[in-house]
Amino acid sequence: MSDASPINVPSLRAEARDILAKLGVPAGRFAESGLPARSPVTGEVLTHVAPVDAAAATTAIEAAHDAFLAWRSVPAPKRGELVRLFGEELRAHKAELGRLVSIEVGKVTSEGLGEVQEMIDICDFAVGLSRQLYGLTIATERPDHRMMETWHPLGVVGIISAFNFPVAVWSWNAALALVCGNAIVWKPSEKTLLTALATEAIFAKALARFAADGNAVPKGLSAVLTGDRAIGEVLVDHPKVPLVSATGSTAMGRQVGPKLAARFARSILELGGNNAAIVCPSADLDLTLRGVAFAAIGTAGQRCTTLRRLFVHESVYDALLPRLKSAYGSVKVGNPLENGVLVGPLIDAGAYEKMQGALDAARALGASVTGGERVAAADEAFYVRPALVEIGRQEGPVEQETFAPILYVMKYSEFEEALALHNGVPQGLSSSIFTNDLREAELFLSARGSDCGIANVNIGPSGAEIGGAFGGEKETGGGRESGSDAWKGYMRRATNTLNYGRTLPLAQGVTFDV
Ligand code: UN1
Repeated sequence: MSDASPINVPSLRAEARDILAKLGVPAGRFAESGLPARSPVTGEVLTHVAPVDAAAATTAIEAAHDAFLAWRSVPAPKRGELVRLFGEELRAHKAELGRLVSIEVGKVTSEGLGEVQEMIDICDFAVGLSRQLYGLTIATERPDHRMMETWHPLGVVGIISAFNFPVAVWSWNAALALVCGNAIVWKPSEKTLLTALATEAIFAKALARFAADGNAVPKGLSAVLTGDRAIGEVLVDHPKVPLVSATGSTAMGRQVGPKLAARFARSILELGGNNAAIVCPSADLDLTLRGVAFAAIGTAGQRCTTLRRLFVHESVYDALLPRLKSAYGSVKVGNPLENGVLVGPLIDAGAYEKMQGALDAARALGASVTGGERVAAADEAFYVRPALVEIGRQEGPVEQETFAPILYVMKYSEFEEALALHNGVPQGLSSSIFTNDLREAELFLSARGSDCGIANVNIGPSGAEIGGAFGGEKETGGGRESGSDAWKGYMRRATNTLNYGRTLPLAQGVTFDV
């Protein structure tokens, strides 16, 4: 541990409790012997949350199913009105919720607030969508017939979310699921129960306003299950949950995906990423430096979309690397609630140990590591300097997602070789190319280019806006959430054929005269 700049943060317990009280989280949600809610900023336990047991989880799922039976008949634009009110409540409580995200996850202030902005954005998107759940009219081969496609609500949507975007990712799913006519049951990460309860309280304000405007609110429309993995399993196994959208590690997806498939339920999986960028000879290096630094160091490397691998062309390697190293050396690591700090803590000791394990493995392969050391703070708070790892080959830890600020840098000479390495890992979430060469940029975006769900030019791989579909291929799980037509994943499609004639012509020229 280096004592160069010790990080001393005063207790955040009183402030966290104040925010929870102010937002109206019911006292019954807390219990002295319950699940500990910690802050990675100080390492302290902020409070304890009452756990939900399997029986209560089942009751909540069944209530959500009953709520769905009523909610599906509410006109979609009216459902959108509830989400509009939720967006208003989020605007009104952005400061408190953003602050709580920073306290509970350790995000710097602007990223804590940005997370709530992402929630507001998806609410706006979903409100518009509530008047656009379009189906098709399809040409039919039969005279006096009409064929069309309609989209119907699906049922109870289970949402399993990760600690790193503790509320935004829930809102991507919740806002769409609600306008699509579904009920929602949420199993948040055990590491971020307080932001989940705060979000539930803010949603309750929207529900109260919706009811006060004279709308019927089905009881149980939205539930939060505070519990461990066993509670997540109740959600995954329940026959009245036709869809589970799960965000987290590939290991989690390997558990959840097959269980859902076995009962023919749907899944939307957003799992591990091992995102890369290629820096080409023509790259604008000033822009590249900023893009790489934000994507690799931001959020202390704890985004699914964090930049983890960098392929730099040999002609610009010596121009870029010293600048990058100096950015790594000077970036301020510390109390994320303080102005000017860009890197907050890792979520917990486990994350720190995994980071050190990956760095040790890289060193054993001959890599040269700059940074990565722990910065002195309270025993239970884990602050690290971001690590820049120059490594000769893509192997070992480079092929895995380590949820920490480690950037593996590799030199390349041929574009095709860099592209092959770029795609040569099991994950496929997000990707970038920095180039001013049209051919390289277009090739990267083409069918022969990046194999990821997100591919960017002259922008880092992280920090996507909600309008696009979010998700990735291969071990990332294949699911898409948020924008574009991701809403279709939350509805069931029906093909309808209607005969307005007086005869019954059969398709394919089949005759059947009785
Ligand atoms: C995640 O890390 O799970 O694109 C989501 C981004 C954010 C969302 C990340 N909008 O980095």
